[in-house]
Amino acid sequence: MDKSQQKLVGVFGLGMSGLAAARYLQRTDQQFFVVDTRAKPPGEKELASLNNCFSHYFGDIPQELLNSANMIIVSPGIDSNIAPLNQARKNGVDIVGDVEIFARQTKGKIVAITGSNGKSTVTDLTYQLLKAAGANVAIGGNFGVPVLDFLPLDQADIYVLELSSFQLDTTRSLKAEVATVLNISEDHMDRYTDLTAYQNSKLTIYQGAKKCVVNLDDKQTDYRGDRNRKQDNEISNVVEFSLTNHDAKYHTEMVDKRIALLNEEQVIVYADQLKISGAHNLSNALAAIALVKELGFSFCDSMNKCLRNYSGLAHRFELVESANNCVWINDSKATNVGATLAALNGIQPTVKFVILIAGGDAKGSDLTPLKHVLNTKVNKLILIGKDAKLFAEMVPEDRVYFAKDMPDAVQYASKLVTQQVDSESLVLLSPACASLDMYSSYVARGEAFIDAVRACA
Ligand code: UMA
Ligand code: ADP
Repeated sequence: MDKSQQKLVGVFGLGMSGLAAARYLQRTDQQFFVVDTRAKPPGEKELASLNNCFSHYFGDIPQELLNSANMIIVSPGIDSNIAPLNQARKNGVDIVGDVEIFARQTKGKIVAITGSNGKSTVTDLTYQLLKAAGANVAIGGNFGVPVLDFLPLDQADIYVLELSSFQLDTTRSLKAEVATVLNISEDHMDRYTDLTAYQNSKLTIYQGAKKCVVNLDDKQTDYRGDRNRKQDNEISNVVEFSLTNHDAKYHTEMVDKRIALLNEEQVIVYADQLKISGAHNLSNALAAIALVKELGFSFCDSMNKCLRNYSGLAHRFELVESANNCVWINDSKATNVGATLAALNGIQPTVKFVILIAGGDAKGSDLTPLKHVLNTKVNKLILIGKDAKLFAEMVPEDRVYFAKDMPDAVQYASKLVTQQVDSESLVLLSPACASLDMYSSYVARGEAFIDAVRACA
């Protein structure tokens, strides 16, 4: 096909984002082709109804067609630096992600949220707060709706977007109204050369942002931390949040012997008024407050009520059962070391016997930051999944049980807690790993845990 005559668009990947891209191309009446390295990609059936798709290739890669495209919309699950895409890039093809197309087209204001942990919680809470204030707001990105489902006719005035590093890697025109990197700890080390490469990917969220909300407790979230890093003149307005530093515009401090969350001198809420718990969730609440305030909203009564009633998302330190002096918690969304550390560090001192169910696909991460807490806070470590052995290497043999599956893990835990009726126990599923070696998603893993717990009750 002659490139000069026809705008040729390719969609690489036919999962949720690829399908949304295909639907968007259909709605905007553009011809496109689809490529997926999988022989049977999930979107195959729906694609059949989109007649602007003139050809598709599943399982093999049509390099010449890729080279002849004007633009390829690449899904986040595919590394945009794989050889076929690099070759296309060399041929002048514009390789972009769905978020890039969205950023170029939308007239709405973007609130952009990334970080290693807490993205979904902060994205959801920010969205709920804006909704409570009466804003015409939508939520999407890595969480929920793929962004191209919002276009071509903007579905909202404000978009609260959770953005993964994969999405940021293929985005350069974001220009968020307000952007934040919540925290940085190792994740996706199977996609990045090292932590700095991963951090650099996250920090691109600030490019062109009007306001940058950085976490003073984690210097890695501040693009100004590295003098060698290229400075972006467009980034001028930085505000900080912190659990420890009172100089931050949004911070916590003791007020009348209670932990308060403040915007400068003004108390927004007290920690004991919130339903979400743990230091990490106070940090998340501060970030959400900062985002809505920096977007220009004053903190009204309905927002305050929404903040106090917010009870968090499923599969994030979610209470499953509390009976016979034992609490069962589903933290299946803990897919990296940082999240499991937050869960273990948040355990109340009254809990005397802790069983942790962990393991899965560690995604190439260094697990040693967990070693100390595993040895000081965990009485029994029940291991599942592909990288179970990496965990076992960090604790004495007699503290470890290798479970064959989730029901086995839960039954074993149940047996142990029945021997502990006199002291408060906790069984925590917080795997520090992705679930894909055993389940279709962290949701399926969390549900398997919940089902097994209920079956034991
Ligand atoms: N894949 C192939 N060949 C292809 C295309 C994809 O093997 O040609 C594989 C990928 O390696 C991956 C899987 O298919 O294992 C899914 O990839 P995808 O790009 O098709 O994923 P989508 O279904 O479009 O979902 C993506 C996000 N997934 C990823 O980034 C892996 C979803 O985030 C997101 O909700 C969705 O877009 C809508 O925007 C999920 C996720 O796990 C929740 N994100 C990671 C995380 O949060 O840690 C980044
Ligand atoms: P993400 O979207 O970044 O994965 P979630 O809000 O879904 O974040 O939470 C994922 C996991 O991280 C859960 O186990 C949750 O308890 C934990 N978590 C949430 N916020 C934080 C935080 N600020 N720091 C560390 N861990 C967190």
